Amino acid sequence: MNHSLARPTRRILTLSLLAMLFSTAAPAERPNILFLFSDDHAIKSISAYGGSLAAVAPTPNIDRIAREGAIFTNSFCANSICGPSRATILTGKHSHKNGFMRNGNTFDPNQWTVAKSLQKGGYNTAVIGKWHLKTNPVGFDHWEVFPGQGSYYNPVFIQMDGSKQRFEGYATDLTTKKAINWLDDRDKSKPFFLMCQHKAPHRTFAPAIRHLGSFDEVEIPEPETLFDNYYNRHSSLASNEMEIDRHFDWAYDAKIRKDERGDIRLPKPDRYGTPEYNRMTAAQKEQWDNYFSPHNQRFLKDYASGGMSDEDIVRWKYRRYMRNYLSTVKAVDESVGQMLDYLDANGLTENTIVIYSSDQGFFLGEHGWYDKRWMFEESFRMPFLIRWPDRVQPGSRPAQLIQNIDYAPTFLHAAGLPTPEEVQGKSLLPLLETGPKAWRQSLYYAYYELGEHAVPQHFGVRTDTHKLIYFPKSEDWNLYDLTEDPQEMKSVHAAEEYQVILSALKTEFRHLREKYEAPPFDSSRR
Ligand code: SGN
Ligand code: CA
Repeated sequence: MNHSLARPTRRILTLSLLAMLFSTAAPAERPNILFLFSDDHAIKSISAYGGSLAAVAPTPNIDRIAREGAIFTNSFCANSICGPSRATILTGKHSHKNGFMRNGNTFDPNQWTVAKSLQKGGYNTAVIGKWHLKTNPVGFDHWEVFPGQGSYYNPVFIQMDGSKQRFEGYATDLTTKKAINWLDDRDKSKPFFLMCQHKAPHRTFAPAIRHLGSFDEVEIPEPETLFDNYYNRHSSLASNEMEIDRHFDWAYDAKIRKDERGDIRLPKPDRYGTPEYNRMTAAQKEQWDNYFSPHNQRFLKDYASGGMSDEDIVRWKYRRYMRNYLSTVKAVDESVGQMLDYLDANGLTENTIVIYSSDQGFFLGEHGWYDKRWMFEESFRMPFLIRWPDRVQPGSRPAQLIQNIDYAPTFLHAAGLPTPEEVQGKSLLPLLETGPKAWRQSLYYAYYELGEHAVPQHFGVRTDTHKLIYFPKSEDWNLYDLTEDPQEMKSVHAAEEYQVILSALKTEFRHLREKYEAPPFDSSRR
């Protein structure tokens, strides 16, 4: 959208552009769009992004997209939680505009979505895998999605007739297979838009059986902030319920079942059972136990001997967490490889836009945490890689501040379809062309969820160099200098030398809230 043009002029331009497109471009010439998406995939565990895990846990297939296309190095979400991120992607709007502000809301299927526009505009559309928006998908010629969060082992998929069918196998593999089957069977007279959306690497970080033990031989580096004391920042950091130390569940997350422990009693937390294990077939359970049992017995023995310090226990849990998380990523990376191979084998590579992204980031032990929700870098960042052989210079690394509100307008722009006025994001395609371009200098963030993991509502603005966070309940501000303090260990909101920037960012925050028409804060909520 060109904001310097007056509305009527814009409308005339859009209409004439549309007329040109429909008179000249045959639908088949428009690019296919393959949207490969995962759940909770932190950029640190994608080797193309570099970082401390790149050497120990490479993702060669996701990296191929970066090598043959572009990797956005400053890509962020609007609200770091699952359903809201997905709703934002479909609508190109911040959560307060699409109505899906927290998990547990119900997506209004009557509103405009990019899938509806693509379908109406001549695309064959499908979504397979995780959906998590409560109402059934609309705007898709074909869909087959998990109920709610979905399961890793032998998962259920909701069918288009509303029935639920359970399939034997691993969720990531089944999602891939179903996506490939749909590509085989699709209406080949039309371009396609396929959203292939994995459950992995979401909690409970359950790997494919073939990947158990994949990272046992490597030394997984620990984040410098694993033992964060939460000083010098908002008091709510210390009351989060997402610490590896105090909240990572022994059976559910660390995978030491109660029936494996004999007389040994583990400290809290030990609230949940092992629902994923319970879903397995006897043969799958046997392979699982063959792998985990000896490791678990060794740990239990060390623990019972009294020789492990509190820090040793956190370190053990961190390694257990990372080995499983990275193993689930391994299957996602294999899936990406299979999808890219499919395009190659079917002559589709040249005319297909491939995107890899994930609904938000995740803490991989930074600040001692797992989970997401925060506007801090690890969970705020989303991976965004895009390949379009015709249009994207291989190996590009755009550094502009992009957000998931931008995906819908990007798809529409690529498809030659108009973007409705109400969409808040902007097409990313100009960023993939050479030469100077005007782009936003700041991002707006809003987190509304209450309850699980005890992260308070917070809102903020991020520029290239600073981040301002507002906590409406306590009316507190935090300010982070991202150049001086990239790990966000100290809020400088009270420091004298930061008062000028603090006030400039408060103005920018107000400006963004006006621009995006954000509702007033509800400070009665946590
Ligand atoms: C589940 C998880 C949480 C996670 C939320 C949100 N608990 O509720 O740990 O934060 O999902 O994740 S679990 O017991 O079900 O694993 S999201 O990706 O769907 O937003
Ligand atoms: Ca998620």
